[in-house]
Amino acid sequence: RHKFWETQPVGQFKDLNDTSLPEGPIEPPTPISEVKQEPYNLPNLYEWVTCDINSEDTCAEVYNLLSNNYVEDDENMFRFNYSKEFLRWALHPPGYYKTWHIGVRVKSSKKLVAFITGIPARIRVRTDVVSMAEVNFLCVHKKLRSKRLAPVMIKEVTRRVHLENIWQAAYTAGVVLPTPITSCQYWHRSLNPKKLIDVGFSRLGPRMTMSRTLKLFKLPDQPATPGFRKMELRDVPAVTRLLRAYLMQFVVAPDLDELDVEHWVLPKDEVVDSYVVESPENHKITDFCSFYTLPSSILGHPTHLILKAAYSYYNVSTKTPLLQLMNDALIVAKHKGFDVFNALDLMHNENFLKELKFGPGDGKLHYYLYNYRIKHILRASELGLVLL
Ligand code: YNC
Ligand code: MG
Repeated sequence: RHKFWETQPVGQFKDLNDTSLPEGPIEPPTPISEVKQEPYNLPNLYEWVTCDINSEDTCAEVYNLLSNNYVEDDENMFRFNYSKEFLRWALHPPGYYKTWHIGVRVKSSKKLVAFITGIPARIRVRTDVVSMAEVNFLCVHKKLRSKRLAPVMIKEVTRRVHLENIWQAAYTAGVVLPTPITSCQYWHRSLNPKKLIDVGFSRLGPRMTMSRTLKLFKLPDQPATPGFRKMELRDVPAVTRLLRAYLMQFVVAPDLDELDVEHWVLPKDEVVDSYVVESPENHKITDFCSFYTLPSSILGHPTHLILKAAYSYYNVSTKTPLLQLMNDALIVAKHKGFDVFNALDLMHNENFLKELKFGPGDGKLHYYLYNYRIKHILRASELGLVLL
C-alpha cells in the first residue's frame, strides 16, 4: 500500500496494537562515516541544488514554485501563499543548516521544479528531549507529479539530516501516512464574513441573512484585557518562562530557549504577531498569545485574489481567562485586516473554539515523527507543537 513508507523507520499500521514495542528511536544512529556521502540519484534531466533563501533571486524562485504548486484544499479553491518574508523566517531559526534547504532544478533551463526543507528543533517526547529536523515545504511541480520524485526528496533530506548527526524528524501532512502520532482538525473564525462567503470559503448558515451573519461575527473595537500589548524584545525572558512552563504539560512539545523565543515569537511584520498581558499593578507578564500570517491565493475568483488568514500559534494564559485572551487576539487580528482566524484543536484550544464562534473545517492535519515510536496515538489536546 505504501511502497516507500513501508521501507522507512516510522510506526507501521500493522504495529498499531502491538504494545510490546518500546517507545523511543526505532533504529539506532549509525556512525556518520557510514552515512552515504553522495546525493541520491535523480532522473537524468534534473540536478540537486542547495537553495540560499537569503538570495533575493532564489527566494523569489522558491516563492513562485510554492505559490503555484504547494498545498491546496480538497476542492482546489485556495492555495497556500507563503510570503518571501515568511519563508526567510521559517527557514532561518537559530542553528539552521543551509544544506537542509534543498531544491531540484532542470539541468538545461535551471528551472526550479521541486523543493523540501528541514530545520533543527529540540522536541520533547514525554521526558525525552530529542534533536530533530522539522521537515516542511515538500513540493513537486504539478507537471512532475506521480513520478516517485517525493521519495527521493525525502531520502535526500534524511541523508543531509543524518550528516549532522540528527536521527529523528517531525512533520505534518494533510494525507494519511504510516502512522500519525495524532490527527488535528482546523477550525475557522470568520472576521470578514462577507468576503468569506463571496469567495466560497464559507456559506450563509441556514435561516441566516447577511446582516444577521455580520452581527454574529462582530467584535469589539479594542481588546478587553488591561495591559494587553504587543510583545517586545525585553519580554523575551518572561515569555520564555511562561511558554516553557506551559508546554511541559503536553506529551509532545518543543523545548524552547530564549533564542528560539526571540526568533519564533517576537513580532515580525506580516509574519508573526505576539501579544502579552502586562499586569498594570506589578508589571509582571501573565499571559501571552500569538498568531502567524499565512495568506491563501483564491483560485479563479474575478475580484478577490488573496484570503488573509491568521493561524493561532502558541498561547499561554495564567491570569487572563483563555477565552478572553483569544477574543482579544481575534480583535487585533480583525484590526490588522485578516479575513479569518484559524486554529487547530490541539493544546487547550478546544476550550475556546466553540465559544468564540469558530466552525470546524473539513481538512485534517496529521502529525508524524520519523524514527521515533510512541505507544499510543495521542489526543490532539496532548500535543503542544505547531508546525508552520
Ligand atoms: C507528504 N505530504 O505516500 P508511498 S507536507 C510525505 N508527505 O509514498 P510521488 C508523501 N510523503 O505511499 P507526488 C506526501 N505526499 O507509496 C505523498 N507522499 O509509500 C508519499 N503536492 O511520491 C506518498 N506538499 O513523487 C507516496 O508523489 C510517495 O508527485 C509518492 O509528490 C508528492 O511538506 C508531493 O501537499 C506532496 O507537491 C510532493 O503531491 C506533491 O504527488 C505536491 O509519486 C502539493 O510520496 C504540496 C503538498 C506536502 C506538504 C510537508 C511535510 C513533508 C514531510 C516529508 C517526510 C519527511 C520525513 C522525515 C525526513 C527527515 C528524516 C530524518 C532524520
Ligand atoms: Mg513525482
